[in-house]
Order: sequence, then C-alpha cells, then structure tokens
Amino acid sequence: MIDLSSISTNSKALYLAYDQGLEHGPTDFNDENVNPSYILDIAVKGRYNGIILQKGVAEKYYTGSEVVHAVPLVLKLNGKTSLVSGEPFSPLICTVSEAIGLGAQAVGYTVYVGSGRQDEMFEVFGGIVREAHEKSIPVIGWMYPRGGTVKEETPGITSYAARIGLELGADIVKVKYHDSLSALKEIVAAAGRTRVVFSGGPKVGQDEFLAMVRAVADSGALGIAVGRNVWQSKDPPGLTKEIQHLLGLDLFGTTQENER
Ligand code: FBP
Repeated sequence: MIDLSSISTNSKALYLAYDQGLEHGPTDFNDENVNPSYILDIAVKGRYNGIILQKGVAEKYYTGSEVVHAVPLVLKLNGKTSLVSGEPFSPLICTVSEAIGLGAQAVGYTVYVGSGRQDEMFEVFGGIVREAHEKSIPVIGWMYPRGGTVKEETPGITSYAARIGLELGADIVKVKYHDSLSALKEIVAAAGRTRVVFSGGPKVGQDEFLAMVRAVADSGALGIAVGRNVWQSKDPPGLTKEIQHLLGLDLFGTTQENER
C-alpha cells in the first residue's frame, strides 16, 4: 500500500514505470514488453511497491483485474510525446478523482522545471497537491529540469529540482540519477522530508545498473522508479530480486525502519 505515513519513514520502495509508450513511443518495446499484461505480470511476481501507468493502460489492463489486489497503482496524470518541440510542457490527461476511480493509491505529475511554461505546470501541480491531499493520497512529482536556461542537468540542477518538489508540496520527487554517491546524498538532503526516487534511465548493462541501485540504497532515498532497465532485461524477475536485495526490501516489498 502507498500512503502518506509509509513514505514519510526511512522505508524503501521499488516502483515499475511503464508510461514510456506515451513519452517515447513503441521504439522502447519488443514483442513481449509491448504488451501491458507482460509488465503487470512482472510487477505482480516481483511484488513491486507500485506500477506507474497512464490512464488508458490502467483502464484497459489494471482496473478490474486481479492486479488491483497485488500491486498499488500510481496514475500518471500528465504526459507528452517525443514528437513535439518548443518549451517543454506536459498537459493534464487525467484528474485526481478519475485516478482514484481507476484504483490509484498515488498520482504522478511531470513538472519541467526551468521551462518557459513552468508557471502553467506549477499552477496545475498546486491544484493536484491540494486535491490529492484532501483525499489523503500521495503525489509524486517527476521534477525534470528542461528548456529555458537549462543546458545540462548537473547534480546541482537536480538538487534544485528536488527542492522545488518539496517547496511545491510533493510527497515524493522522481529525479534523474547521477553517478556519484555524494551527489545523490545532496539531492536527498535538498528534498528534506519529501522522499526521493531516482529514475532508471535508458538500458545499461546489468552490473552497471546494479551499481546504480547500490548507490541509491546508500543515498537515503526512498528508492528507484525503474522502467526500461527491468522490462528490457532478459530476466526481469531475477533482476527484480537483486534490486530488492540491494534496497533491503523483504519478500513482501516492505521495510520496517524508524521515522526520520
Ligand atoms: P525509465 O526507468 O525507463 O527511464 O523510466 C523513467 C521515466 O521517468 C518514465 O517514467 C518516463 O516515461 C521516462 O523516464 C521519461 O524519460 P525522458 O523524459 O528522459 O525521455
């Protein structure tokens, strides 16, 4: 279960992201992982702490299925394609109420911090946080620095993005991973009591990916929201077990640790 109390502790979490069909298109997929049922099966067998889906996939594959009882849904409320240009902006596709109706236990929203359209996204995000908190569900902010004066996402910029998530009321921020434990710790510190999950990024070799997970585990972050590195791998169940082991998650995908 994803709730506000479970993420305000030192617990760890592993989320499976599957919104790339909208963000990147089928170019990320092969014959197996193009099928949402294949991904839901990975999430169920791997006892993931959440599956991140867009509204349409949730409606057709999650809601009303057995998966509802096994893996919490994180409904991504906005999204965009890779076919647009200009200042990054991700429009709202689904409301908080609709997400809850689909069975969501948490909602996600991308804010392109630094974009020329940042103001619009701040305003929408503010409304989402208000409504989600009235309804007692957590909000995950995909805090992605893009557009405007952002030329390169340095660790300092990611720390700023994570901090913006705290300032705007996000319960969790999902931010870019950097290959430096001290940088990861700084990002986690900047987010304060807003918990941090790092994104997996494009597929890399398994050893390299597990080194990333180890650093995330040591950084004080909540965990990782991974997509391609798991469902593009040859053995998603085996890799999931290794990730959970490194994060200190037990067989039920939970940790019991003290409040921070
Ligand atoms: P991956 O682990 O596959 O990178 O997924 C994480 C994620 O944030 C997805 O939720 C989202 O679709 C994608 O990355 C966005 O990637 P980008 O904006 O960098 O193309």
